[in-house]
Amino acid sequence: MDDEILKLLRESPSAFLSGEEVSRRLKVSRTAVWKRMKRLRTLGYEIEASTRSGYRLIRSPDLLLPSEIKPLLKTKWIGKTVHHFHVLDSTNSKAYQLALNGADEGEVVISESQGKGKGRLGRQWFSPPYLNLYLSVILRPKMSPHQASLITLMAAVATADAIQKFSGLLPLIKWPNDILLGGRKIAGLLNEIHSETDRIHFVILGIGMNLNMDEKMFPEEIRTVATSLKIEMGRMISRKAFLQALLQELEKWYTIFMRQGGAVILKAWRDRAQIKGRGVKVTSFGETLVGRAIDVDSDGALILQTEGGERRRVVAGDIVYKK
Ligand code: BT5
Repeated sequence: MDDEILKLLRESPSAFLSGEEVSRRLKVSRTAVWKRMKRLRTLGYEIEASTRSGYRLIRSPDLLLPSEIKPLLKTKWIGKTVHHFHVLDSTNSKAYQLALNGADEGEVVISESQGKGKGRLGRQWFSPPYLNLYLSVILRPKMSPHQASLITLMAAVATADAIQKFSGLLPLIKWPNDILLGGRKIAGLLNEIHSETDRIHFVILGIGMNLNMDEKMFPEEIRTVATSLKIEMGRMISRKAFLQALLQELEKWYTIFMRQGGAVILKAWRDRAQIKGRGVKVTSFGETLVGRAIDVDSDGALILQTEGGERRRVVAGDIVYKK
């Protein structure tokens, strides 16, 4: 209902809207309207109230409500439906549930905070409220499951492009799914796939992007390795404006991928990752490998020349760059 009230208030930006009119149009009691206005104020909406004339919206906070986002979106199909929450355990889990129940390609789940934001391999994504972006996009690509990791690469390219276009700064991708600015992690990606042997039912593309966190807000253990766009740009970031840029890049790169295939994605990824020839330490399923990165192959696996001269293919893991 928040969204419907805001829509009504925005229809007549300078005039007052009477409580009676709102209650009639939304088919709720005037007390319910009053309670909702009170709640919107606690969320940061500045709403003028006059006993005689009604309500008037003075200022909106930077919330990610569908009514705030939709007028800004330049996409054709990503974000046509946005599910917005103030708190969720994980946007990926919610989107997975929605997709199982038949949600369409392009539907987006956004939460202002996450109680159990998921990283890879059971790790957690730190997700404090009203500062950053936590979102999941439902995709239904017509491809076989072994190509799914290319979707992660595609999303990493799109996220890096959105950051560069928005800020003018140059992000780097770190295999497999980190986006770095100034050598620190600014965004992480987590894809979850639901498929049968030859066919993907859907992919949940999860993106966590640090926008307005100050250094001291990060938990100590990641303070020196994480960053936010505010830290890098030295000013507050409009979350709505960044979201718009991000969804636009995602739609663009996904369309390129579907029309032109994986080679274009791999090329863009390689340009952004600059991993060839770098000394790396890789941990994968409890094993540690040290060597030189040769490339990423056509399904996203890291190809490595170990110190012992062995050539290895690593499908999942974490890397640390060595000097
Ligand atoms: C990732 O995992 O980087 C994937 C993160 C994906 C999060 C999004 S938020 C929306 C969607 N819904 C979800 O539930 N998840 C997705 P991984 O590579 O495993 O990195 C996790 C590690 O990054 C942690 O163990 C920390 O060391 C570090 N980390 C946690 N929170 C961070 C943050 N906010 N910024 C930077 N680093 C963080």
